[in-house]
Amino acid sequence: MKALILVDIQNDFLPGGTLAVAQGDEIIPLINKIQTKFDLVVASQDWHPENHASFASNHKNKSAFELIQLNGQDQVLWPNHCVQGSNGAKFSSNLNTDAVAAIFRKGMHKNVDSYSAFFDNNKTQHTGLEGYLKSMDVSEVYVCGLAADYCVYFTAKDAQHLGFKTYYITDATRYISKEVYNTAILDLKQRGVTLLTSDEI
Ligand code: VGL
Ligand code: ZN
Repeated sequence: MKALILVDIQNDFLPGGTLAVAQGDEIIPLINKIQTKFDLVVASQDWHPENHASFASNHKNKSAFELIQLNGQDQVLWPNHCVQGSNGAKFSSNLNTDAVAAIFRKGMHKNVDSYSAFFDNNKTQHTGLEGYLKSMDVSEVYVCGLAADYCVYFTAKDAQHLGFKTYYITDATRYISKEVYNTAILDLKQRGVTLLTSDEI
């Protein structure tokens, strides 16, 4: 079974959102089109409480995009985004979600961020995605969505590590930082993740 994971295609990551990814909207028509090529489509949704530790606004004298230490790990501070129940946390209304079989929410624990759709950045809390995919006999996982250098990257890395044959669809994602993206792509290649474009699926 071949699954497509739609990572965080939410209003706050799209133009006009609080953590807008440049040209993030361009991937949506493409993602609507490729969904038919998969046996299973699932989605992740960044879903933070207002007091989340990844928000710069919850730290004194800190600005968005500054780096801090959180639980002994580097943590980028972000603008408030994808607050539970807000419009910014909703999937884009242009995204076709009719085929989405299950939605995995992440980033709900105030003290730890969660880039991967599989587990939080401390690798302690699972979202349930791994068990779900394995119960559905999924062996191949394709990742797309936002952002290329954070949540899509971490999701691909974890999928590969968990034993799924993993594909990263380069034209169905957009990055926040070109430098972070370049490092991420190099790392994925070294780990054996296959990079491909949507016409190669
Ligand atoms: C993401 C930063 C913070 C993402 C989520 O979806 O890539 N990036 N939260
Ligand atoms: Zn987030």
